[in-house]
Amino acid sequence: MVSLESHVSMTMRPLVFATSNPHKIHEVRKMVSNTDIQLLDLKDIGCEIEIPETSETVEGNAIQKAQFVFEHYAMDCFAEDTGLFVDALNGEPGVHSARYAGSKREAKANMKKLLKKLKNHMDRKAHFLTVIACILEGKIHLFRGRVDGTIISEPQGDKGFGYDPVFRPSGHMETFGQLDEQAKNKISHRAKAMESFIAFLRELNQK
Ligand code: ITT
Repeated sequence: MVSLESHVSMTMRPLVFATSNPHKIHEVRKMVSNTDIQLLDLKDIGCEIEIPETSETVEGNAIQKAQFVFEHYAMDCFAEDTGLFVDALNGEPGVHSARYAGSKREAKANMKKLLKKLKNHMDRKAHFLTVIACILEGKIHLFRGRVDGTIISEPQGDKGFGYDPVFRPSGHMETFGQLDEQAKNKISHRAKAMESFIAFLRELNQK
């Protein structure tokens, strides 16, 4: 007789999430909690190297990170790259969001630099864009998610991570730094990209 536990583990789909950002892992773990995805992180597969991201596009970086894991570990995997694109700064910090204020990747320094650059700008429109690159049996699939909003003049809130305290999503009075985790995870760039990705996996399962 097959026990429930072994049945569950037989039907789960192991997928490596190629990220070294613990905040992303935390958010995505919640998003896949009701699916058949068994999320593995880089530690689970013994990968301790910082995966290179040298592309000038978020798509390129997402593909590069996923390909790294596929080439070295031959496992189904996905990676995502995210950027904050600010209209008045011609799309800055964009693909350079993580290291905008230097190689230390400090969120506070990144926000400070952004707010200084935007000081005399009336146009505060911005969007987050996430691209997920998934490699299943060697084939690449891409999924995108975008959320529009504005950059406020001073950081507000201490939830989330990165640029969350300065980004107010359209239709909301609070920044991502003020909204609780569940609220962000319903409307965020990452949530939208993950929704398309999960829908794609569900369709695959039904074939
Ligand atoms: P991995 O490449 O290992 O996945 P990373 O932190 O380097 O992790 P990115 O290259 O995608 O991730 O960098 C995007 C940066 O943009 C990230 O470091 C944050 O500063 C910011 N960012 C990404 N998602 C965000 C979110 O949901 N809210 C606020 N800022 C975010």
